[in-house]
Amino acid sequence: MIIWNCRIQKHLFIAIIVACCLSAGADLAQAETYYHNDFNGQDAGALALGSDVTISPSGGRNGSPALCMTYDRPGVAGHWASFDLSTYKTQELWVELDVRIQGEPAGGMKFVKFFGNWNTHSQNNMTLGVDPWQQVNREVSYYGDTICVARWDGGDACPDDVLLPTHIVTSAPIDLRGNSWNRYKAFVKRADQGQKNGEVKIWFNGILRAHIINMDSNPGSVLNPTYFEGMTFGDYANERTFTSTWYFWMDNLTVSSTDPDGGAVSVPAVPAQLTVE
Ligand SMILES: [Ca+2]
Repeated sequence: MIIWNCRIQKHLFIAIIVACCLSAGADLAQAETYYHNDFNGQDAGALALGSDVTISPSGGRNGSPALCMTYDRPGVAGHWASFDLSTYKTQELWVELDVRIQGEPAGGMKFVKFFGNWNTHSQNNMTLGVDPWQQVNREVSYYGDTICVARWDGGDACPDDVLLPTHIVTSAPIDLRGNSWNRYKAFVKRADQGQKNGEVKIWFNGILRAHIINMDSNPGSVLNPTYFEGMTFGDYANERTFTSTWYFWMDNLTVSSTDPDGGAVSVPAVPAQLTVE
């Protein structure tokens, strides 16, 4: 018969503490920040910059230094920043950044794009683009390169033989225009090969605007990478809809294996244009 006493309580307490520490240690070991930069040191670090990208000494959040891309011509041109992900061997990422669009955007852009392979455009990329016709951020394109799209408003466009995803949270398109700073956060999990378990979550200024699950985003029929080799920001603007010069600003960029806010971002009261199923 066990006599419950202070000694047992003490041992139990120690055991719980040890278990908690081990658990926390495991979480810490798994959490990794791949890139973090406020650009205030005017150094892009591991981010490679195209010829149309500068680190401006002002113009960022609170007047601080920030990254500025000049869109004075369509195509890939030099308005891109790229980050090599190949060493991390992952296809599940968080990205968070401040964004500002100065001027009237034309031609759209790829905004945040994850590449299955640096050298081709067909190996199950995931793109959170700004639409070249409507100039708003409204969808994730996936399956090969952009064969399928899943929109924040719940709409889908996919070939008939591709299972459509499930939309948990839907909302209106996200409008980055207006020359004001906004906070954009995304969680992208490409599906395991041949599975339909991909997931995307998008927050805009702290509000969860889209949550999509059951995505067929890594079809086995496509020559298949097991991880994203890299990601780009900005990048391609459509030649048919480009008209005049505009600027894409980025500040306080984080790319990580876990939520950079530590899961602290709450979901405020549901706005009128947003529905939760
Ligand atoms: Ca800054």
